[in-house]
Amino acid sequence: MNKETLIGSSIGTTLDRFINAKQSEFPFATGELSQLLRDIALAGKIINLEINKSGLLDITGAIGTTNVQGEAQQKLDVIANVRFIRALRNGGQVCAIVSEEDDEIVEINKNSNYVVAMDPLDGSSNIDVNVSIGTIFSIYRRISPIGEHVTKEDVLQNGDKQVAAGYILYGSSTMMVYTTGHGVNGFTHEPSLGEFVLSHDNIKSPETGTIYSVNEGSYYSFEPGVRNYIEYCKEQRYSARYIGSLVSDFHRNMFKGGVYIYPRTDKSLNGKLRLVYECNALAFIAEQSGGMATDGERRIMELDPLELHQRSQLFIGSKEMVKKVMSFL
Ligand code: AHM
Ligand code: MG
Repeated sequence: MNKETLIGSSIGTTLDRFINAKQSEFPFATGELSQLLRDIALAGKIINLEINKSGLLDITGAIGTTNVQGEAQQKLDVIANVRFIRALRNGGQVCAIVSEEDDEIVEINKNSNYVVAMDPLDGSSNIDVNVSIGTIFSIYRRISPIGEHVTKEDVLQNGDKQVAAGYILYGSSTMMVYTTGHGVNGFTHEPSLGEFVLSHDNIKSPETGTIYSVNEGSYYSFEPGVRNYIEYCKEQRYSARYIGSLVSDFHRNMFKGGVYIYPRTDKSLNGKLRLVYECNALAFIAEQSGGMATDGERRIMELDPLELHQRSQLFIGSKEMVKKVMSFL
């Protein structure tokens, strides 16, 4: 990049400043959503600190409890959940939270306008072994009148109703990537400043690619269509890349061109991933970056959730690759 381009670009802008600049582009914006995004970034920074020192403190390993899905909770899962809820409660913009770690809706500020669905720390199997993990979040405007109790309708909106969504990736560097429906931007955490700084503006995913990400160990549990697609990928000499952290696998594929697949298996007939706080947010980012996300039949964001912890198949990534998988199903 030459000097003029660099000076003229917004790369290097802090997240706070970027959010403020974007807010002034919406004439009737009240600033509540901007504040909420800042609160999420703050929670992300706190969790980042916890993760960074996790090998040194007694905060790794299972806590001895299970979540509503019967999965063992890791200490860091629970810590991240508490940190997020606390940051959003103190921030004051959120009336309710749906979290992977809580069985029921967590109601916090009755007089606030927004609902947050989140997986505070996704990629549980990677937490203790120093492999990338992520936070996923979706933001919705509440439907019920302000001041009243939050209803299931508020938290079971379909993905098309998201006003913003994103993720924080705790990888070789920490990044926050989000969209408000006007493109996707990525901010890298600069540890000495303690700030997220714009590093990837207007992210566009390649239309196609040569990476497929699926837990191939489950090959014999998949349906014939998915198995045939995997064979096709091998015939094409594609690269198999699977971290087992959805955020990381998705993030890599968005930049390099690829498809992430979590299909139903003979044991879990609706797949593993959760529609409300895992699939919808990434589907919003995928579409905003030019990619695609489906459950094999329909756009993820069109699906009407009936349950907080509902599962869905997920086929997500570069548009042409998702279309190709679907042609096999
Ligand atoms: P989690 O919410 O318990 O962490 O599970 C979600 C994770 C995804 O990040 C990842 O892609 C997938 O589960 C891996 O599952 P598997 O081990 O079955 O391949
Ligand atoms: Mg998860």
